Amino acid sequence: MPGTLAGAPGTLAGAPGILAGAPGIQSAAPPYFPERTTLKILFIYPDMVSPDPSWSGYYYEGIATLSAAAKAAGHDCELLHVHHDLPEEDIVSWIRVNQAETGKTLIAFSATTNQYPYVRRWAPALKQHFDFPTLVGGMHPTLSAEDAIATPGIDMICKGDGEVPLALLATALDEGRTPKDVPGIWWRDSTGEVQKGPPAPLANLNEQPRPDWEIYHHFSRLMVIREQVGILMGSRGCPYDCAYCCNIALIETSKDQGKFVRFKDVPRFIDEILEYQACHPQIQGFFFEDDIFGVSKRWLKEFAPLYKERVGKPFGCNMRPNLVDDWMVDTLAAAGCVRVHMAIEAGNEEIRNAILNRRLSNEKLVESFLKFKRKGIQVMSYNIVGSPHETPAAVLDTIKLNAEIDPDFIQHSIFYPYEGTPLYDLVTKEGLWAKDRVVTDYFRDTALEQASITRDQVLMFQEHFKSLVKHYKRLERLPGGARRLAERATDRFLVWSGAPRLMSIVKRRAEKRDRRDRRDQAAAAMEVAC
Ligand code: B12
Ligand code: SF4
Repeated sequence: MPGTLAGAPGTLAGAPGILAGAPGIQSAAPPYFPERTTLKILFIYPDMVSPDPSWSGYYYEGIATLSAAAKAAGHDCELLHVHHDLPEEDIVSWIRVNQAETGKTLIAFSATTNQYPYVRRWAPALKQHFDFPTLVGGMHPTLSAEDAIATPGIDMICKGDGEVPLALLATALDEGRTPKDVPGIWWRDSTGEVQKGPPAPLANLNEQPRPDWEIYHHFSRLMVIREQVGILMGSRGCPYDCAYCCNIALIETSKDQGKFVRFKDVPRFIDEILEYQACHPQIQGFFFEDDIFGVSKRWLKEFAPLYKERVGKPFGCNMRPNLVDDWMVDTLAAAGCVRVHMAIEAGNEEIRNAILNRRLSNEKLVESFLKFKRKGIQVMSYNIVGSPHETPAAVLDTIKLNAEIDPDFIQHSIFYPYEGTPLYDLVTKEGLWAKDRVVTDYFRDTALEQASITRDQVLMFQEHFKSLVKHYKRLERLPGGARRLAERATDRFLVWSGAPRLMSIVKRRAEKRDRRDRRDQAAAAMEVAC
C-alpha cells in the first residue's frame, strides 16, 4: 500500500506521534546503556527514489549484509524501510508502537548522499522523543564523514564497510562500554569532542555470512524482486577512476586496508545463489549488481560454466564497454546472460573523456553495444544529463548516440557531484553549486547553476530524453536530404533557450486534451450503460 511503512509489524493507527510539547534534543553521552542489556539494532532506510505510488522500495544489499553480520554476533535486528516521504511524526509513532517493549534500541540509519536530507530531518525528531543512541552509515558518512558527524541528532557515524564495526559497536554498547577503539566509528565523548576509531577494515566477503534477505519483511514486493528477479553481488569495488563516481574516493579512503576490488569465491557465491533460490523459489532469474560483473576475467571464466551447470537461470549484469570483446560476449551468453547494462553517460567525446574521465571513444561504445545486441542479449544504457560544462548541443549528442545504438532500455539521470570525487572539487572550485537547493531526487532537479546550460534546459532534456531518442531514431528513416533538414531544425529548436517553456506549454495542452478525452470517453460509456 503506498505511503505505508512496508514490513512494519504494527500499524500507525492510534499511535501518539504528536511533536508538540516534546522535550528538547537530548545530548546522548556514552556509555549509552550503563547496564548490560540486550540491544536491538533498528535500521532506518530512507528509500525515496520514485514518486510513483506503487513504489515499494528497492532491495539494498548493504542492510542485508550488515544485519547478517550483527545477527551472527548475537544481536537482534529490524528494518524500517521508508519508501515514501513521511513526516517525522509518523516515524516517531512507528517506533513508539513497535519498539515500546524493546527498551534498548540502537537507531542505525543507512544513507547515500541523496538520501541524507531525510536523516537530517528525522534524526533530531527521534532525539526529541527517545533517548536511544543514533548511528549513521553508508556512502554519505563514508565520503562526507565530517558533515555526517556534525548532523544534529546523530551520535555516531560509521566510515567505511560496516560489518565489523557494527557488530563490535553493538557488543560494546550491550556491555555498557563506550565506542572507544571500535574501527570505523566516530563518536562524541561526554565533553562533546569527536573521537575517531581506527579505519574500518574492508569487509572480507568470504568470511561474511550470506546476506540476511529476511530483514526485508516485504521482500517479494520490492522493485525488481516483484518481477521475480533476484538481486545479488559477487564482488565489491571497481578499479576505474571515472571522475563522477564514488569508487575513486573509496579507493582513497580505504587505502592501507587491503585489496579494494574483492570477489566472493566462485563456489561460495554459487552456494549463496542456490540458497537464495531455495528461499525464494518464485525467482526466475537474477541481476548481479556488481559495479562491473566480470571485471576479473579469471573470476568470470570460473563462474560462467559453474553457474550454467548448477543454477542455469537467465541473468543480467553491469558491464564496462572497454572490456567488451568476443570472448566476453560469448562467455556471458553461454552462462545465460540475457541483459547487460552499460554506461554511455555522455555522447559528446569531450564531456565523456575530458570531464567524466571515461576514456572511451564513440566507436568503441557503439561496437560494444552492438556486439551484445547481435548475440541477442538485451542492452540498457546509463546516461547523465547536465554534467559540468555540458551544453544543450552536447546533451543532444547523448540523445543521438542512443538513437544510433537503439538500446532496449534507457536510464537517464541528472548529474550530482559527490564529495571525494574530482567533479565535486571542480564544481566547488568553479562555484557551480546552485544556492539553497536541496536535491534528493536525481530524476527531478540539478544541484548546479552553470552558464553552459540552464536548469530549465537540464529538466527539459531529462523529462523528454526517451521521446527525443525515439524522435531522432524516426528521422533516420527519412531520405538523406530531408533527414538532414529535419535533424537540423530539431537541433536548432532544442538548443534554443525558449525551448523548455514551449515544450512545457505543449505538454500541458496535451495533458489537458488527454484529460478531456478521458472524460468524454467516460461520459460516453455511462450513456451506453444507461
Ligand atoms: C544498489 C545501488 C543502488 C540502489 C540502492 C541504493 C543504495 N542504498 O545503495 C538504487 C537503485 C536505489 C540506487 C540508486 C541510486 N544510486 Co546507487 N548504487 C548502488 C550500488 C551499485 C551498489 C550498492 C550496494 O548494495 N553496495 C554493497 C553494499 C554492501 O555496500 P555499501 O552500500 O557501501 O554498504 C556498506 C557501507 O557503506 C556501510 N553501511 C551502509 N549503510 C550502513 C548503515 C550502518 C548503520 C552502518 C554501520 C554501516 C553502513 O556498510 C555496508 C557494508 O559494508 C552502488 C555502487 C557501490 N559500489 O556501492 C551505487 C551507489 C551507492 N549509487 C550511487 C548513486 C549516485 C545512485 C543514484 C543517484 C543513481 C545514479 N545516478 O547513479 C541513485 C540515487 C539513490 C538515492 N536516492 O540516493 C552512488 C552513491 C554516491 C553517494 N555519495 O551517495 C554509488 C556509490 C555509485 C557510485 N559508485 O558512485 N543505487
Ligand atoms: S566504471 Fe563504473 S563503477 Fe567503475 S569507476 Fe567508472 S562509473 Fe564507477
